[in-house]
Amino acid sequence: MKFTKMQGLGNDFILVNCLNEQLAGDFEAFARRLCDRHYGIGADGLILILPSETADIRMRIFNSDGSEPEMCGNGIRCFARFVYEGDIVKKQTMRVETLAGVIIPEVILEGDHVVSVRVDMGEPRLERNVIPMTGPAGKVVNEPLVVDETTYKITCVSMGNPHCITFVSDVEEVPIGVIGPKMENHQVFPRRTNVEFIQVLNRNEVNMRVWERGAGETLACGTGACATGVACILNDLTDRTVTVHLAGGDLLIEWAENNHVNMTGPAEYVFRGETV
Ligand code: ZDP
Repeated sequence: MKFTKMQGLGNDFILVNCLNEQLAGDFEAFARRLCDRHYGIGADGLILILPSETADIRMRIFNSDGSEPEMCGNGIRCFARFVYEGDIVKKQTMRVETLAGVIIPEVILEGDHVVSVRVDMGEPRLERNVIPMTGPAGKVVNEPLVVDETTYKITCVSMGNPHCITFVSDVEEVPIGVIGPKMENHQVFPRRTNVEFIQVLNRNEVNMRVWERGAGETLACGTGACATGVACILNDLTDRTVTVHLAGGDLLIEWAENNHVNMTGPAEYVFRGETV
């Protein structure tokens, strides 16, 4: 099987063009095996390129633990560059079918070369049962969540996939490897959650660290950065355009007046290969 390894801000993916490759069966086990950093290729996720009946093309993503999230922000930028430069979808603005609905990336070009990708990530979903979270109806903004006898003030946003955001004074001090998995698997999140810790620097800049559902701490998370932009505005901590600084680099997030969240960032090739 031929594959391409790509990364967006150090969030790394194995892309397989299923228009050419016949993949049989158990994608979950396949993702776990290929994403393993010692016995496999190594990646945070596996991305499949598939035909679509409702959009230009379809993306499926699997986390390194085999679970299938609804969407992936860093992944869809890599996906868009791959299908554009590979002449699979030669449209600067394309419609991509995902489990979070149709997402619309726009490749930013210099000549015929993609230098970055801007994605219309759609509307954030704020209703508690849609995140999904257990409990009464309404939004979850600055609400207490008790983990191991410590109370965190959380704001929850779905960008198709669930995110639980906590504002802190210094992201470097957060023991994310301890708290992350506890929040991820907390009983209020029936489909688990991604976990973000945010330090607000000013009205247009924040630092973020992320513990990803099904992948652990990663260098970046696109949907998480989008959810963070929305959470900052819901708590009146920033303006509507925010640069999110992540361990892997920066993403520009804008919660536009039409209620859509736009994300702009890089997508890079690492290598192409063939499994044996
Ligand atoms: O929702 C989840 O289970 C995430 N781990 C999916 C991957 C999200 C990602 N980090 C992103 O950039 O949005 C790839």
